[in-house]
Amino acid sequence: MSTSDQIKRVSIEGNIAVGKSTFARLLQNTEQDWEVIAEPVSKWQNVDQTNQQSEHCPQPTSNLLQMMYHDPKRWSYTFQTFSCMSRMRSHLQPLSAGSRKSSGSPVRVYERSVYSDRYIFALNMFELGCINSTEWAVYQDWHSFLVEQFGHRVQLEGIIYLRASPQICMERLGRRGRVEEQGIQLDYLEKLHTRHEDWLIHKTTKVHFEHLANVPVLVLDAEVEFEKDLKVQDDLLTKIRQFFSDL
Ligand code: DCM
Ligand code: MG
Repeated sequence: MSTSDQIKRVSIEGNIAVGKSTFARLLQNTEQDWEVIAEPVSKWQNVDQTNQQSEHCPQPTSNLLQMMYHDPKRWSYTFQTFSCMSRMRSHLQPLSAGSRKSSGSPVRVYERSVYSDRYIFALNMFELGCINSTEWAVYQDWHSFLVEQFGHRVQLEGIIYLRASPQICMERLGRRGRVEEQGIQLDYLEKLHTRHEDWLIHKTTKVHFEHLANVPVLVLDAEVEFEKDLKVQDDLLTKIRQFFSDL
């Protein structure tokens, strides 16, 4: 078996601003064998336009995250296409030298996945009427095709669900102050929360990939502020170690 077959792939899922990036950093700093792949948000905020030599694009980059929140009906499909494509690319990145040499059991941890892109965000935008039925059919068609083509390279062995109430996420969203997100209402976070619960707790979301239906899910309480609390961090890491070793 090659190292890329032995590697375990796990995603961190959870609502906007729940603390995924903070949690991912904690994992990254804990074990050499754990490699974190951050969500490529800055790519969505800076879509490169420099290869178009035309007077129609005076800016070198455009902020698709901003465009999506500003005019969701116009831009949700484009945003969901680009964010999922950029994520596929990061899922497929070759292993770092450290993980290739690892003699233990390397774990690759993704901040979200191509599955939450579809079953949380794109589906939600479709349900809200911001992605129309033709766009939704097109999205699902290429999404299924790519996931099937890439096979085990984009499959997950486990999912960590950071769970907190929408109210807590709203508070953290305000505190982190990402400008594009300042118009987000509690109601939107409530919808996303319900989607996470349906997918990962109640398992009522219809998924289209056999392996995904059976992936083990570790649910972690993210209501507590773990960033500065070493005791809480320790407890979380114990659960994570156990979860990884059972995969
Ligand atoms: N996002 C989205 N659709 C996706 C993935 C992400 O609308 N498929 C948005 C939600 C957040 C931002 O991107 O505004 C990611 O931030 P966070 O990682 O804190 O959720
Ligand atoms: Mg984040």
